[in-house]
Amino acid sequence: RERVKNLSIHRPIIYGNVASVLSPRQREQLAATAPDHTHTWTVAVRGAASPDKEAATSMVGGADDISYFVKRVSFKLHDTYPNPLRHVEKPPFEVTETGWGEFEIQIKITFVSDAGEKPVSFYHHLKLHPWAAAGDPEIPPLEVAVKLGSVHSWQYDEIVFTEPFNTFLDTLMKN
Ligand code: SLL
Repeated sequence: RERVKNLSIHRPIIYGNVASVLSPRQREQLAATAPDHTHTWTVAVRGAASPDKEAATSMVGGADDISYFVKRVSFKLHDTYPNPLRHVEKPPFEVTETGWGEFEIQIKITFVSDAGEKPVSFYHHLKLHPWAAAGDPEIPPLEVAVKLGSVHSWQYDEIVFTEPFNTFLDTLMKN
């Protein structure tokens, strides 16, 4: 195999998290094991390509499916979590947990072996608390946060394959 010169291929992704305050029922279920947990959250990496009209909207095989070039996404959680390094080998590439605090999550994307590329790593700041307006407290009381609904924090990015191998280029172009 050889690299295709003077060519780079871009694949759009989004990464980030959604979080919400635990319901009274959820808090009750966690009372014995994690009484201090206040939030549930999901951190994820997803494809950001817009499906065309005819394409299926499903996570697998749709335009937003990234599993044809992503072998694994690893999420490194805060050390307060059991087994903080979480490997996800198939879509949806996400981890759902409960907790009480914000922290930096290290995200590592490992590409399919065909790609012949090193993994890429980056950080996402897990966001639990609502985006505060000027004058608002940085962390509102839970009763206030509940009313504000889910908190989202997402970044758009692109994976760039510079001079990809010819065999891998076929894979990229078929998807
Ligand atoms: C802080 N630097 O002090 C951060 C640390 C840690 C968050 C936040 C639960 C862990 C568990 C959890 O939310 N850890 O009980 O499994 O704000």
